[in-house]
Amino acid sequence: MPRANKVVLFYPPYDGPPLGPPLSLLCLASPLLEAGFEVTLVDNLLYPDYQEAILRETADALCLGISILTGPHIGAAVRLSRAVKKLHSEVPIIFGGWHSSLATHQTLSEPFVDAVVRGQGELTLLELVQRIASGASWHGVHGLSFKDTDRRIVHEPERPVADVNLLPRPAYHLADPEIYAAASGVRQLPYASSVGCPYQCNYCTDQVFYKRRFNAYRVERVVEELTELVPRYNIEHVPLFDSNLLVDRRRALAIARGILASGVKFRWDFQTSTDFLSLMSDDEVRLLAESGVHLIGFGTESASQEVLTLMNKRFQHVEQMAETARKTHLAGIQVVFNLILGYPGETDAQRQQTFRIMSDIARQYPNVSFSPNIFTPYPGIPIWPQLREMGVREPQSLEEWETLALGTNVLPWLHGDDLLRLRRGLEYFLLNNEIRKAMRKLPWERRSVWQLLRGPVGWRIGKSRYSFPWELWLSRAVGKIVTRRSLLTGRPLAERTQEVC
Ligand code: B12
Ligand code: SF4
Repeated sequence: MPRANKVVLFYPPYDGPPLGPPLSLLCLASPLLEAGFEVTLVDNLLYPDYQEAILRETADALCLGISILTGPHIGAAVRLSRAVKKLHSEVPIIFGGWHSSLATHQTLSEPFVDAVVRGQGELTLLELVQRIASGASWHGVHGLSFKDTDRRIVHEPERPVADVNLLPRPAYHLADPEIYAAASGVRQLPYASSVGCPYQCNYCTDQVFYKRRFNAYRVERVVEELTELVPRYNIEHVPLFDSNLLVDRRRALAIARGILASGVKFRWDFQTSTDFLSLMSDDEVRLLAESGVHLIGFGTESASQEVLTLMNKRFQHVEQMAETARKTHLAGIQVVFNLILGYPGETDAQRQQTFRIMSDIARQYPNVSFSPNIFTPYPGIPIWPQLREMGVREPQSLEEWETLALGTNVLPWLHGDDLLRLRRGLEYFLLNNEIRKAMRKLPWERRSVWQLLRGPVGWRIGKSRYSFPWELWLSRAVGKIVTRRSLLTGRPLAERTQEVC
């Protein structure tokens, strides 16, 4: 028999280093707890045998909520939902998060999904859980798609995005920080001081989710929460999950001043766009660094202005990227530049231009690292009509989206020799950057391999010549690994470019 007030929330395992507890679920849990519901949070770190834990916990639950992003999350979510339905068919399964919000009908078409909460989830989930608890109809819950008693799919109207200041603090106490610290080696507290970004890049779904509205906590709230949570959980590092923190530069600087004034010390990092950072003065960027900012991730994507235009990133210019690198270098902040290669319409010459210009920026400013990806079309991105015309096959079921891990996708305009050339160019580009870093870091007696490779690799990038890649063979043979870095953490993502692209 369901205990009348328990909700189980599940965050499936994902690829890559753990970033701390799943912030989405901590946010969803707070309004439920305030309304008197009990919440059990499950992920693979809190419960290594998470499947067994879910089956046990759902036995007396009102419902099970599952968060999914496109990609590897989906497999675990599907397997678990099937198992729960077999054992506890009466427990409603509710999907939420980016993937199910962007591919709602398809997700809900699966027999094991009873409802999808679209977009920002706090208020919609609370209303739904209240209805489940009281046995009321699900009709009329804005932001909800669900199957009615005849298993027909119903899409209720959209729920306007709520002002984040009206939402309670994420329920950090539900996730034991020791467990995440042990898994990641760092005491981290994920935090989102805002949601939404005003831009409309053609490959990004932020605009679909948050309607281009920068929706931010007040400065006082951010400073108060961070400076209270950090000492309470003995936190070293706060990754900010905001889409584009510097949309409001004055606010970001006020947060930095507030942190400094509090005397509470921790490292923090965030993502933003180079147009905003480059507008800040050197002193303002230094202020960010003094308050603890040690890394910033930028969606630079390409150094070709034509490709940036194709991406609808007219707001961003190559000079701003260099200026951003200069200012952050001066302030002692590490930066990761994301790159998207193989974007529809990008020519080989434009790609080579990106490798050359980015290599040049990194040569001048050693604080720059890169996170290059081959273009991956996620659900709901604005250019799907164009992609379909170009022959991209859209996954036809929830499970098919699982295999859309970065780079394993097949792009009709990028295969055979073109793909090989892209991969080689990319590997040389990363190797070139690794060599530069090693030459700066290592004592002279340990630089020999790098010294040998430096000239030829630099020449290849300059001339875009990648045949007979003996430098790559040599660097692999001696175990000099080419790494790609996380935009969120700056830490290496994978050992070999081929495995991630
Ligand atoms: C942090 C982050 C991650 C972390 C999350 C870990 C953690 N500990 O929280 C990790 C490392 C897992 C991650 C990985 C990836 N990510 Co990511 N990530 C983000 C980021 C920066 C913040 C997410 C976040 O926590 N936001 C704050 C919380 C409060 O918001 P939220 O997660 O959206 O949750 C709300 C709603 O979605 C909803 N909701 C969420 N789950 C549920 C569940 C239920 C039951 C309900 C009812 C509602 C609900 O309610 C929540 C509260 O309002 C976003 C960008 C952004 N600004 O949001 C990208 C983003 C979500 N990621 C994205 C992508 C592309 C990826 C990767 C595919 C990229 C990659 N390099 O491989 C991988 C996929 C991982 C996988 N499938 O294995 C895309 C989403 C694309 C998509 N279609 O899913 C985003 C939007 C970035 C972008 N602009 O393109 N990511
Ligand atoms: S600037 Fe970043 S978050 Fe904003 S729309 Fe472009 S890719 Fe998305």
